[in-house]
Amino acid sequence: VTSTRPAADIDTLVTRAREGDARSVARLISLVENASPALREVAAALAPHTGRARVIGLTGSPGVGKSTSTSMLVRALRGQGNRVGVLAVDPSSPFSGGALLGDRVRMQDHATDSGVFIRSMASRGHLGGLAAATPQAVRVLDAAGCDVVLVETVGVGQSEVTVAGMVDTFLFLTLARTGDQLQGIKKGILEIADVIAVNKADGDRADEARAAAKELSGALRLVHRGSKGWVAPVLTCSGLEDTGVDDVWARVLEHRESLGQDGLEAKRADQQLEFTWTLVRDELQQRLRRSAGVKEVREEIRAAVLAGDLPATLAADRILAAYDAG
Ligand SMILES: Nc1nc2c(ncn2[C@@H]2O[C@H](COP(=O)(O)OP(=O)(O)OP(=O)(O)O)[C@@H](O)[C@H]2O)c(=O)[nH]1
Ligand SMILES: [Mg+2]
Repeated sequence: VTSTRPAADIDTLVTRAREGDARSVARLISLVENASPALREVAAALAPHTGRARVIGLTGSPGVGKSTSTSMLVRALRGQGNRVGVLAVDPSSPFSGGALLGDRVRMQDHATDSGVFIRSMASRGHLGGLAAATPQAVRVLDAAGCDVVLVETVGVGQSEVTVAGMVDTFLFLTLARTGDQLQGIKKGILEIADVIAVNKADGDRADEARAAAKELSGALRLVHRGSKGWVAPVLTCSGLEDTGVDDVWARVLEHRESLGQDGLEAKRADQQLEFTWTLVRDELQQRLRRSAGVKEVREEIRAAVLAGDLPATLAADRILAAYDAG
């Protein structure tokens, strides 16, 4: 059993983090990431210092150029004197795999810059854990004085929706696709994206990217037909050559402006409510996993379902009964 750390420790960590001490920031993120017993204390200590950062989500398929673009963005933001936090979230692998290693290498440009804080987060096996931990990690970076927090994640499964639900502005990076290929873009993504950028618009792919952006833009107008709200602009950029990235950023800022202060506050309040339920679901899932009663019947039920002897509905009832019984 781990003992709860004294509150003074947490306050000291928060104070140091706010002074820009990277080790304290890292320590706080570890505390929230591992859902330590101190989690509630950390959240309470952070609360008075949060709400100032612009929180931006960046997703796209593997290899689309998220990390390269992020690195360019970080450089530009640093040039303007911003403090920047980057959370590289990997929803697919419970281990720090090649992608994250690649990120670290690519981010080495910024490794010695004390105005940039970069952290990789792996899912440790369940997306629910990331959905619970990432907003807390964002809050740590926000409290630590980051002007901008970028949440970079690979677009697999439900991860886009999860990330969109925790940021002010959601940026979707894609590659040139036209005609039938457009169908390959999950429809839901076009509905939640605030800004879309067709990346790798360089070399012989530049024209193709521009054509794709135009077509995508048309498709979006159909999706948003009749609505008076913000329609995601579709731009082209090259993270590699650092062209168009500034424009993408300008549109990101424009999107946030378009929300207005009231709109932003309402959006964040909704997200807090959604996040509340995420925490409840995550906690219930963990209790289920730890439940001694469930552990006792788990194997037997598994075998019975696999053998076709027990229908799923009855199996679920039995697991829940075992859980309730403790
Ligand atoms: N031509 C071109 N290549 C690019 C561009 N951006 C990234 N690349 C290349 O595409 C590959 C993947 O880039 P990353 O930035 O790692 O992509 P990512 O989306 O972060 O990849 P994952 O983290 O693995 O999902 C690398 O080989 C980059 O050099 C670009 O704008 N143009
Ligand atoms: Mg990457």
